[in-house]
Amino acid sequence: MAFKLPDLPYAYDALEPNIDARTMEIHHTKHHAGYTNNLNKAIEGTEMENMSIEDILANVSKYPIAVRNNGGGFYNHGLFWDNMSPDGGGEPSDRMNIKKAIDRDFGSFDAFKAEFSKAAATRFGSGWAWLCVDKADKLFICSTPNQDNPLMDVVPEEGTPVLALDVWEHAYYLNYQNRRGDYIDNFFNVINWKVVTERYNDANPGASDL
Ligand code: MN3
Repeated sequence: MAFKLPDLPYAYDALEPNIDARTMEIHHTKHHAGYTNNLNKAIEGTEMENMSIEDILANVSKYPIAVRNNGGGFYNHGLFWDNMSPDGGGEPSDRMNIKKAIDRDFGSFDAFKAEFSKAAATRFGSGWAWLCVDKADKLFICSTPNQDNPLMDVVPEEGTPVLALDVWEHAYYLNYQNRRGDYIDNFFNVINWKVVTERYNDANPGASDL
């Protein structure tokens, strides 16, 4: 079964001025589509045709590098689109479990924001910044190079990602050029905390007890 490029949950211009329409369109129709097509080529005729993307990534050390690069690219961008919204931004509400977990594990929203922004800003070259849940149901921040992600059995810190930020230059260069820090700041204006808290609840069966 082939993987399918997901539609964006909003229009290409919906995140302006934080992320411009041309960047969004190229990113989705060229980059994400390319990863999807190349993933399908890489899994054709193999056992992976019958596996979920999560299971493929959790065992990615067994497979060719094209699966790691393109499977990561396919999965990561789907997460990234869904954790942004034109109605997003600000802080998660006090009623959301993700807010309670951020306060518990980072001390405050501002402390979380500073650590996440630093992970995104200091990723050398191309990659991603992540907010994840570990096996003990604790939140942690990490970054990965290229299209790696925390589900893969090749990264130093495995976990379930609940928030993704793409810091490849293709994600911001048309509008921000070398100003990655401004792009990171403005990402916080479009984070869809409703989706992030749903992912946190799904990853953490004890979340309702917070
Ligand atoms: Mn990208």
